[in-house]
Amino acid sequence: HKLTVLSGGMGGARFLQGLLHAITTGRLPGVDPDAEVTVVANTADDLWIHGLKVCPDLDTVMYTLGDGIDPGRGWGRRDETWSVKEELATYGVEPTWFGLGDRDIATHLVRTQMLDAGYPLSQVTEALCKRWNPGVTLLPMTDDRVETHIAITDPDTPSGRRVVHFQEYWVRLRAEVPAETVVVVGLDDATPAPGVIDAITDADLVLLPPSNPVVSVGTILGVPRVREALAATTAPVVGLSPIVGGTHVRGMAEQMLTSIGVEVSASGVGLHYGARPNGGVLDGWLVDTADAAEVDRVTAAGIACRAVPLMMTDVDATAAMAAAAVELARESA
Ligand code: GDP
Ligand code: FO1
Ligand code: CA
Repeated sequence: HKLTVLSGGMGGARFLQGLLHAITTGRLPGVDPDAEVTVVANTADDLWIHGLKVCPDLDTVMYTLGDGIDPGRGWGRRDETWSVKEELATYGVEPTWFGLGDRDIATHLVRTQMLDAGYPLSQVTEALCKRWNPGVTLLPMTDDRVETHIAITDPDTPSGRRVVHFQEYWVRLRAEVPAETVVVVGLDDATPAPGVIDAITDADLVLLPPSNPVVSVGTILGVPRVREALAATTAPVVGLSPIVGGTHVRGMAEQMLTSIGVEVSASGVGLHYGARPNGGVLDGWLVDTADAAEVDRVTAAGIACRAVPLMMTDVDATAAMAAAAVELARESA
């Protein structure tokens, strides 16, 4: 069996922990314990900082599945120290608001050196994974440079607005200012990384985890040829809502959905992804039991839908979510 997951950072990584647990414990109906998982990760969060290329979503998946993640933060390394960050701040070098840990910097040094030597991001990621052994094939959505930037209101500028990198919007501004426009620089000219299209075409099942539907899954869907591959694949495509009870569980999906005019609800996101027969990407959509009243609205749009517990409280709960997604895929096939 081949499963392909289109993933962001924390939400996608936590889901993948449960998915892999479900596979190895044989809890996925009809899926062999030696099933292979390919992860296509969002790279639009990436940023160049202090001359280093940082890939938050690739690293969060790699560290989480490789057991190097800091469990409290959900990003960066466990047992981290911050000496370099403190020294840079003492020198007054900006940006000081982005938390670069000493161990994490080693990853960025290796990646930056390999990129400078001409290796594409996909080969860099493969090399880094030789150490971390995440148990999945981890692919960047593209090897090309793509960056999400956010236009925010700023009365101090002549135009009344300013554009900031997504990481500044989230990490420094805590998404506390309205996002007028989400601009994903370079997305239209990006080429799917090697293996990405095949991972969708050759899959037995494609999963959209509870990742940010705009700046994580949305950006992956925006890579040219990805939507066409999803429309054409013989694999059922099933997603899990990142919106529970009318808002995100954490992060800034609410602000992102609002900025693109999509209703902040479990069914709103499902309809935004759309039914595959109508040019969308979904065959099935799981919502939390809190949003059971919205199931009919999704079904009416041609997407199989079920309400199940959708909080990733621990790896068993997440494994049950993965099993429900496989069940729904079998029913919707
Ligand atoms: P990021 O790149 O670190 O923001 O992570 P992702 O984009 O992969 O996932 C972020 C999304 O995960 C947010 O929109 C959250 O609402 C969602 N999320 C986090 N925890 C849970 C959970 O336990 N259940 C569900 N359904 N969604 C969750
Ligand atoms: N998130 C924060 O809230 N604060 C940080 O200082 C921070 C630093 C950071 C460094 C490396 C990395 O891979 C991720 C980091 N993140 C940080 C998380 C990052 O903002 C993710 O992109 C979020 O999950 C939003 O997508
Ligand atoms: Ca992210």
